[in-house]
Amino acid sequence: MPNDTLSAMRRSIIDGAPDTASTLARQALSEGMAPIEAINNGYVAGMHDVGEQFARGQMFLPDMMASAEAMRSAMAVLDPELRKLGTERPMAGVVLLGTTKGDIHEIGKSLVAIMLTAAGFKVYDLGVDVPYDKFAARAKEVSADIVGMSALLTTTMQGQRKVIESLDRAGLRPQVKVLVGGAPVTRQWAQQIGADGYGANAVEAVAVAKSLMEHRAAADAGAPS
Ligand code: B12
Repeated sequence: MPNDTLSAMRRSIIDGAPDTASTLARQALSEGMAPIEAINNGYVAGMHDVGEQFARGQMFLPDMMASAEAMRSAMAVLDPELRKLGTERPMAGVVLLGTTKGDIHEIGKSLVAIMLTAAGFKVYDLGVDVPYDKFAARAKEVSADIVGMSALLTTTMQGQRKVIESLDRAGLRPQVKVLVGGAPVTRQWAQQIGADGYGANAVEAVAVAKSLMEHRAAADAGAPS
């Protein structure tokens, strides 16, 4: 029963059990479960529970680290499957992605990177704790169409605004679209800081990135030469 498998996946994250998490992932794939179904309704659901228990003081930092390890172990199995989905597509655009300065949360950002790659985007992943000005410097080097920023802390969310200001200063804002996300980030926040798009999860991130590319193509076609 898929629901049993999904709850076992969720449990493996809460328990911080990497071996169980990867075994369940392999089992689910062999039974035909879509990798994104396992991620969203199994493992990420577990991460939400962990976050809530941490906020209530029922879980501590080492527990959260063990959960992250279990998530990584499941992703090591699912990632190649997700990537296969997009291997034969033409390049959809260039995305530069990173978690803002002061923030070392990487799981959500990496998931977004995997899904964008699977959807045909060329993704440059700057990793975590990325200095504000590095986004603009790299965006120029790789001719990024989109800069994507992840922030998991209410403090590091502020960094997203600083990166936009830095892109502005570098004169890159007209051609580079900005996409933001992360657990505390909202659509309203995205509007407030002048981002072009917001995605609540990795699936939405792909949809919004595609629509930003379409808008750009339409604007380019309509622009006087
Ligand atoms: C795992 C975890 C950790 C791990 C991270 C390990 C790693 N390698 O990434 C460790 C243990 C290191 C950690 C540390 C800390 N953490 Co922590 N952590 C979490 C936890 C439980 C899960 C995060 C996660 O991986 N979720 C699963 C992924 C798949 O989801 P996601 O990150 O939200 O990403 C999805 C979307 O947000 C979106 N998305 C993400 N990025 C982007 C980018 C773009 C462009 C787009 C479009 C979309 C998008 O798509 C993703 C996929 O669907 C959260 C709880 C929570 N509910 O978020 C707390 C949480 C984020 N942590 C928290 C805290 C407080 C901390 C610490 C300060 C704890 C401490 N006392 O030291 C430190 C900070 C370290 C630092 N400087 O960054 C708080 C933040 C509170 C706040 N509002 O600021 C949370 C909310 C827990 C809580 N409820 O209190 N943490």
